[in-house]
Amino acid sequence: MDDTSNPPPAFLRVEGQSADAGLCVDGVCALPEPVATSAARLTLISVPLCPYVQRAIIALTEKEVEFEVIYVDLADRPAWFREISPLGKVPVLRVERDGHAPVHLFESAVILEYLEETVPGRSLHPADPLERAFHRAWMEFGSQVLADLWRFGSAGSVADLDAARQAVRAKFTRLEVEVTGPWFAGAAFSAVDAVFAPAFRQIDAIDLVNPTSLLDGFPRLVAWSRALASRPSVREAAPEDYGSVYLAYLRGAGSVALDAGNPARG
Ligand SMILES: N[C@@H](CCC(=O)N[C@@H](CS)C(=O)NCC(=O)O)C(=O)O
Repeated sequence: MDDTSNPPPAFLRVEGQSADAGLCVDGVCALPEPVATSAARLTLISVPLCPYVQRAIIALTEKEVEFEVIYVDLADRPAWFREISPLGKVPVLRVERDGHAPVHLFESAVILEYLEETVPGRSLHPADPLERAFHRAWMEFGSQVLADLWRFGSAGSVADLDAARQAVRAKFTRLEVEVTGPWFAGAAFSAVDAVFAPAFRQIDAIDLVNPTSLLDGFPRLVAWSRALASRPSVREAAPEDYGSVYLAYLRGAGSVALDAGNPARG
């Protein structure tokens, strides 16, 4: 079947550029040159505590793109949100371009890739396709770490807490040898950094009231998390009262991670 016979859907078409403007040499294809989104109005549908929202905000900030934020209450989802978020989750990026119907992108990794492909300027991915794919793999690893951290933070029993702690530390053991420093892959801040920064923020918040020991014995991860915590895009990606709101949320979820004397004290 000839793929070129079907034009891309209207919302994927870019004025003045063919849809497959990438360049291939010896089977290795470069991505098309980023297309400026200056004509697009970007709105991020968010929840303040969400680490997936934060990674999108970090990417938007690093790329110096103007965007608006709309907060939604996930406990009482408005009808408009249910319509634009097929999985019922945040973040959703609304992209409004002149002459086009708004498009709602869901899934944070997809949002990051869209920004990478459309916003000119500093890239958050390596140029080499293999390195880029490797970074995407570690972004997925970061999502799995977040899932383990959620189990840690919301554990309702010491046994659940200990199991989650072991899962996080097992992943951190693997991650420790991958990090070059000061950022994940050396001197260039990347999308992998944007993914892990919100995870370390969660650990920092719990550590303030009850040391988790999650980073004990991982000097590269400790240095990386400190560098991330001081990066302006990372600091600005969460509200100033993030720590207290996050801890209150965990308390409300019946977390034992905040209790003094739990095994997470190490
Ligand atoms: N894979 C999604 C995960 C997003 C996600 O889990 N968001 C949470 C808030 S942090 C959410 O919206 N949860 C609502 C639900 O699961 O119903 C992404 O990367 O965007």
